[in-house]
Amino acid sequence: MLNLVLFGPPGAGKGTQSQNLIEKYGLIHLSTGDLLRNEILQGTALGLEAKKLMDAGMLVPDEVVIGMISNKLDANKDAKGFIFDGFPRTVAQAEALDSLLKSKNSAITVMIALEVNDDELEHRLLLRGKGSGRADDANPEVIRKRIKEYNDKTAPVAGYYKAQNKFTSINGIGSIHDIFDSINAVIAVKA
Ligand code: B4P
Repeated sequence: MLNLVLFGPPGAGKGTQSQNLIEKYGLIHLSTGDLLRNEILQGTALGLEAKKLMDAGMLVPDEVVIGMISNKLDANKDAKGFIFDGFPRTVAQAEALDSLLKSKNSAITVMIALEVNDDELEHRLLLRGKGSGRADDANPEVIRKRIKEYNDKTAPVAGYYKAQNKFTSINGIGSIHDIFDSINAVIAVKA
């Protein structure tokens, strides 16, 4: 199986690049952000709870997202592989993902981190916020809170994969096409 973790701060382009990767490699896309937004749309209890945290730029609890990913892995037993987009976001989530995959005789192939500076992130997210209706993209203070959550809780996840020799980082600034080429070059070496 080809199991990719797309990593990077909010607005780094994880969701954007996932769309290209799904087509090229026929992988199942698992975005915890999309799964949570779907729960909000359906008006579930989980969605209502998650919305408060997401609108404030905070992470939702580990057990919530781990449970969602576990269900999706079970529902896609014959998949050629997965793109994990926006997950894992904490070391506890990374550990849980490793054991879920191990129980299915699988493992993460590689983590690919998109490097983008804070000014560019803020610019991209505010731009998306003008059209997306996403409350977490509309407010500069919330965007800065999301970047802080990333630096405090998510950045250490890179070390977790470095220790397994599975971490690669690429420049996430430039055209979407050129960044996609860089990702493909990593996959060609690691897969
Ligand atoms: P996510 O939905 O994961 O969203 P994201 O970090 O904002 O975005 P992404 O990096 O995918 O950006 P995109 O490609 O869209 O998370 C939202 C919230 O959900 C979190 O804050 C948290 O509350 C919660 N959550 C999700 N997963 C969780 C977890 N595992 N644990 C706990 N909580 C969790 O790109 C952004 C913009 O940039 C787009 O407008 C795009 O068009 C543009 N763009 C992309 N590439 C570009 C390029 N090369 N040049 C210029 N613009 C570009």
